[in-house]
Amino acid sequence: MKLKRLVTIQDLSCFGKCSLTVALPIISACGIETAVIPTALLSTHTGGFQNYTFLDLIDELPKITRHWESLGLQFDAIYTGYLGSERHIEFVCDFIDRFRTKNTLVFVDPAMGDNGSLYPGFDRSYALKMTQLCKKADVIVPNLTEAVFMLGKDQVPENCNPSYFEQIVLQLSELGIPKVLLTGASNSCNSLGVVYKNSETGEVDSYFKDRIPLHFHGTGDVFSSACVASLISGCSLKESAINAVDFTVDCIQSTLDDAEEHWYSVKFEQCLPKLIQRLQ
Ligand code: PXL
Repeated sequence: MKLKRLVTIQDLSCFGKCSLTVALPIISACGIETAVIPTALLSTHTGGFQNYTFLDLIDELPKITRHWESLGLQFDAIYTGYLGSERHIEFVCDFIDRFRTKNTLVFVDPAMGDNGSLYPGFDRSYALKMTQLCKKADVIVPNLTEAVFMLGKDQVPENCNPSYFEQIVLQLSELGIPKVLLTGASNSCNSLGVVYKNSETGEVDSYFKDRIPLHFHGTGDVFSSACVASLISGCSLKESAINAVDFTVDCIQSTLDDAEEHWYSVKFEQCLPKLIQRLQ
């Protein structure tokens, strides 16, 4: 059987389990051939580590594109995550223009912030550029902070009522993005999950689980990887949202017994068999 083939474009953080070191193992384990374009090389991720190193690989990226074009490579999906600068976003837009076919799923995680603020090094201009990239996508999976900045709003409200999440999803859909899946939404103080709109079917729905009152880095990447793997495996948006939420919660729960030692990420490795089983 021919494998589906995906390319993921994001940074390579050598320690800390996020972006490529999450996407590659999870998507491969789901039976999808996974090619990578590392946009930058960091010693660790930037969430809580001090003095990390950062090597921007931007000058190398067009050379990879040119070589791949000469090979005639094609992809069933293009999945982008954390990108280091506006130049990286421009590279990704160009890559999509060159490699998208009518069957390619373009999946964009506008990874640039959380908990009400943008990650170090990103500003409003970056967020608006990310909105331009998202307009090229078939599916986007922003968290609430990213969604609010993408829409050029000033700040994330402190107490969001359930209708606020739906409003945000509808506003993002109005940008012309076919499938919008907002993460970090809730319908009560004790819940956390997703609200989504599939403009192809008109479906607007949500899926929540009990909130776990601890924060781990890289869970957005775990969610996105499980979600894009599900979509590529033929699941609907609803099934993919459920798979991704359940897998992420499972990963967090598996880390709770060792949360202090493992503060920098979740132990997704031991949860892979359950995800794989769902996709068979
Ligand atoms: O998980 C998002 C992410 C990806 N890459 C780098 C990061 C972060 C979040 O902090 O620092 C380098």
